Amino acid sequence: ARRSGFAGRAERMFGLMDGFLKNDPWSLQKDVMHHVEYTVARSRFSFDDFEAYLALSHTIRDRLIERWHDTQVYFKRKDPKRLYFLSLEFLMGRSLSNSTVNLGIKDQCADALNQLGFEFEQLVEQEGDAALGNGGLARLSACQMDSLATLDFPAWGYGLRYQFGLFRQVILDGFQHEQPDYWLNFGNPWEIERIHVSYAVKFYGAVEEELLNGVKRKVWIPGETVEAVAYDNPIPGYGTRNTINLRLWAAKPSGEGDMESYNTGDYINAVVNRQRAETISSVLYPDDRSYQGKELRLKQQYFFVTASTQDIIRRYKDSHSNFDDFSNKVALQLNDTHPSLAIIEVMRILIDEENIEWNRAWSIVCDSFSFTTHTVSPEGLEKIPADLLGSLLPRHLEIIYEINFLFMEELKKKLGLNYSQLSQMSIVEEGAVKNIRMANLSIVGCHAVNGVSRVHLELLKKRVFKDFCELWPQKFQYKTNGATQRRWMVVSNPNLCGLISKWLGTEAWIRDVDLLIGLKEFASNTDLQHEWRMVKRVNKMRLAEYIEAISGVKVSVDAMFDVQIKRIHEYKRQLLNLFGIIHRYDCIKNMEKSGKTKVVPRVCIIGGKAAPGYEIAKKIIKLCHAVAETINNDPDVGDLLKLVFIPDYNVSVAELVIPGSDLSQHLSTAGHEASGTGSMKFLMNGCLLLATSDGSTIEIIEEIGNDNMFVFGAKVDEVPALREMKSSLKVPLQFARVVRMVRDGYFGHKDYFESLCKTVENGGDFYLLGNDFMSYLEAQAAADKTFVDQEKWTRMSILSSAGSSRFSSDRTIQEYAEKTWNIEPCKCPF
Ligand code: B1H
Repeated sequence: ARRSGFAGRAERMFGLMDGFLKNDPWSLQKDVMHHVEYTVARSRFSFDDFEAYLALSHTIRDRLIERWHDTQVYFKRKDPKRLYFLSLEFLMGRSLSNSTVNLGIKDQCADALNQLGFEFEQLVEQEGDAALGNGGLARLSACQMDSLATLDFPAWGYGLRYQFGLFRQVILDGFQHEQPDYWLNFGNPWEIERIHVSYAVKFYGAVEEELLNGVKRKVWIPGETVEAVAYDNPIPGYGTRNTINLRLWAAKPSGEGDMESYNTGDYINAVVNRQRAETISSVLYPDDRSYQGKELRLKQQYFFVTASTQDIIRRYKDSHSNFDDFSNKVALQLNDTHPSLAIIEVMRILIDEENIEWNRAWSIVCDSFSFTTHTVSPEGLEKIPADLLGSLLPRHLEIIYEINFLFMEELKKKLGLNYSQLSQMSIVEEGAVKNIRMANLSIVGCHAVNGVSRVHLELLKKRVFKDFCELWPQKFQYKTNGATQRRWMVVSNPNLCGLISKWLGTEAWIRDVDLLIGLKEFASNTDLQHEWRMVKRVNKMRLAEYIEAISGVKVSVDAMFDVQIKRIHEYKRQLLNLFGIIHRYDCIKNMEKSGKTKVVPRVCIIGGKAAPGYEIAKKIIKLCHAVAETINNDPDVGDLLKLVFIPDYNVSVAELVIPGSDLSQHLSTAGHEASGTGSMKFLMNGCLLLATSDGSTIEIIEEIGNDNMFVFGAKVDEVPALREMKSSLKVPLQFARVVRMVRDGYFGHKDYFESLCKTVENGGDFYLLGNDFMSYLEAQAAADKTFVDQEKWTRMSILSSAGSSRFSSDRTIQEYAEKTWNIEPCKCPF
């Protein structure tokens, strides 16, 4: 009946609104009890925290579904240009707290539960993380979905519903071990299974020519079929009724095709074989940036791409009789090259199935697709062996060759016969093994290519995509990344948010983040400063409790909490941090008693996962544990220095750690971090940054000023020359000394750490740790000095939050919407 409400009149709409689920504590409580009994199927008189969490989640889910329906029906009626965001990774983390915040019913939920004898905060802890991604790229997708919903854009996210998300990191004796992430084992109340929304996905087989009405055409006769089934995850906007959809695909065996069997064994084998279809969406690849030329990965990519494009084209055809309007109604955004087969898939559908002529199809494709790259180095670019692609997707390989042939012809006209340039720009890499360069394909097939920070675009222009930038300068742009203040401030740091709203006199900054700058005028106000420090202290206490619970290490909240949390990578230089800690330890050990009273106590916190095959990264984790073991048990050091490794770093750990840190470290060798988004989350929460000028940090420095953070190290432009000279550069004594301590076995495991030491010795040191070491120590000393001056520190902290608005994903999304996607808000009017 609600649907027909759209036929018209306002009174009817209002009448219908009475039908919406109510959000007062009493109604919420009633619904929770209903779900305890009928969904969770537990007695009203006996259910535990987990069951209460499930019942509350279903209560929220009902409200999400209601809004989701209204939004989708409204979009359908208005038929605006829609954005389709294609990503193989989404790091959503937990949903309960975020949903109640965005729906504006967190307090009501807490009240409702209180009366039932439950603590909201405790139920929140029952939820596991949805970790369908690796790191920055995947969390960026999640933040952008929040902004798309909040800003009322008619957008859909598409991804894969991995049965196993990113591995769980377990530390045994200081070594990382990986365990599968069984995140679905306890059910997932946040998804809606759509058994009727499914598409056939075909692989292998051959291409044949067919005569249709006297015209020759190519037909792909596939060899294997599986089914893609949709799981919808509603994404609520904040302060709006709009709730958009993240549609994730799961692989299921197909019912198609005969299954002739002559005995029981045949039959059993045939069924079991079909069940293998499910492996396609079973596990997330855990390497960020090293591409895997593996068949399963390619299958995942195509599976995801074809299901999504079939769904998108089906939706388009629901309200359009031809493809004339396609690029006016559909924007397809590729999150890195991982979904770039979509370019070929849409092309194939248009020419083979819709019988559209090549040139017209190609311009429809180019006008619809845009692409964002997250990579800085040519080695990081994805390549797929042509043989592999040709066996799995024979027709697609043909289309790629045809696109490349036409592109090469066009290039020859423009550039003449410069073979070296032509071969650089070709989509096909010739060599011992022929490869398809997915980045070149994406650049050729998209109307816009975006970098993720200003310096990233400069590097693309100078190095990675130099030739393409010269060929199509207007195609290349950048949109500096951002993070959503809903999750990273409102959900994870409610006390700070309360304080900010009190001083700004409004909560409007949660939607209009530019208002945060209003804090600037109070930065030196002693009352605000006092309250600001109180909030930080409470957050630090919470973090200290967690640290003690997981590691047994007792830490003092008076110490400076100094944090580096991110994936473990040589270029991110966790090793530089460890060398700095060893240096600090060494200084304390060699100090007179009187000197020790001047030391600023520190709790150093490191967290992050290493890709399973990344040996050096795993050694860094072990070194961290070995150093921690020595320091934390040394009575000469006591509370002056502690080191803790937080295991199994993920979104919800970040939500706990970030609000409780004083200082955060972002140490990438300049020119290696395309953007970096962790720094933005710390900035919003008033944590001071100690960082190199790299990626988006360069823009943070411009925004809040050099004097409000601790910047050190070589600049992007200086790095290449330093690398050239490094074998002749003198390594600082202090650096040589700490490396020698590790090498000589001061922290044990002498042989095991040898190869780690080698990475920075004898002119090796590709990431320039030796070169930046003294500058790093100076920045650390400056941080110590400032920390003693709590007024100054707090002012810098307030100015960090006040200056963070540019790093909201709301701003990023607004820029994409205007400059790349050409989409407009479509706000559900209820
Ligand atoms: C980033 C990746 C990435 N860059 C390949 N590249 C992957 C590459 O599964 N894979 O094959 C997964 C991830 N991720 C990060 O993106 C950058 O390193 C960060 O600097 C950036 O902030 C982030 C978001 O743009």
